Amino acid sequence: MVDLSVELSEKLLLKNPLMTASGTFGYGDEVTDFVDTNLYGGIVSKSLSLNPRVGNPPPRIVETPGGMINSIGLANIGLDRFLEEKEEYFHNFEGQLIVNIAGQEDDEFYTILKRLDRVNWVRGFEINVSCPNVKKGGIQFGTDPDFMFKLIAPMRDLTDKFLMIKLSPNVTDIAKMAVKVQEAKCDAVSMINTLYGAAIDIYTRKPKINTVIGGLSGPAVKPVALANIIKARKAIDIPIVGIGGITNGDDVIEFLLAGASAVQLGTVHFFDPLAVVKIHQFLQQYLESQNLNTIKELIGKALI
Ligand code: RRO
Repeated sequence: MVDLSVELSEKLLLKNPLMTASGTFGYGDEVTDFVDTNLYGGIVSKSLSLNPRVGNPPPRIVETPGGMINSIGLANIGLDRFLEEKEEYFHNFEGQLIVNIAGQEDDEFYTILKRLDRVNWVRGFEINVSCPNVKKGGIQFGTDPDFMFKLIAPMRDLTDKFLMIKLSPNVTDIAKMAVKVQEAKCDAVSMINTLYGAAIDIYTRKPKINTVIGGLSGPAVKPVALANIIKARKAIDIPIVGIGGITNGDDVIEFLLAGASAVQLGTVHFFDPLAVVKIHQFLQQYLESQNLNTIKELIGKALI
């Protein structure tokens, strides 16, 4: 048997490198009728704010060539309902739960972090400083290195759990942002959140998304994600979790070779919700066919 496990920190071992990307898989419990969610090494849940949010008005998702644009606007059930309704599912989940946290100001992040730090079925956090679709509490935290550092630096004192920051590609130099994450003593970075995108209907002559501009994801962004990971990999030592247009096992291997220690599947869930089954099988077959015993040994191999 080959070993698919990867370590994102001493505190967080994943049985395989496959995670769900926040916002593309709900809270995991909605899909258990048709997919075995225990195939994932980890679930990253939809961004959680202190209070529930209805999000942006529709239309808020549109398909584009090789991808999609979303402008969900951080719709979520809020912290109280999350704690009440999701405990049973995550108690039985065999992978690791990483909760993605969003906030409109610093204190909202810190309040959620402190409350979830006491919850034993929450194994770590992904801090969202990169949502392109809200006026307050999204990407404004994640484009200026010093501004982001001011938000994230106090977090290390609030939790010993795994702490990862999700970065935006909508910046001049993602490596500078990644360095700040390392300086703040966080455990890892995840990248990339969505790229700004827009689409217009030529017959109604109106934007296809209510907020006009949204976040582009899917296979179209994969090379952008890989380039950003490679830039960051050269600048930091902490693990990178790769996100951006992964649809199959080949893509996963490519991200690992580029320096990611684990990956998140996102937009693929909308057109192939069983992708994880095929990818999981492919990873085992690939290692066997390459005479490798562990998947870890592929990490960063393309950059040596
Ligand atoms: O909810 C959203 O509109 C959203 C979020 Br929080 C995010 O981080 N990235 C994205 O593309 N959409």
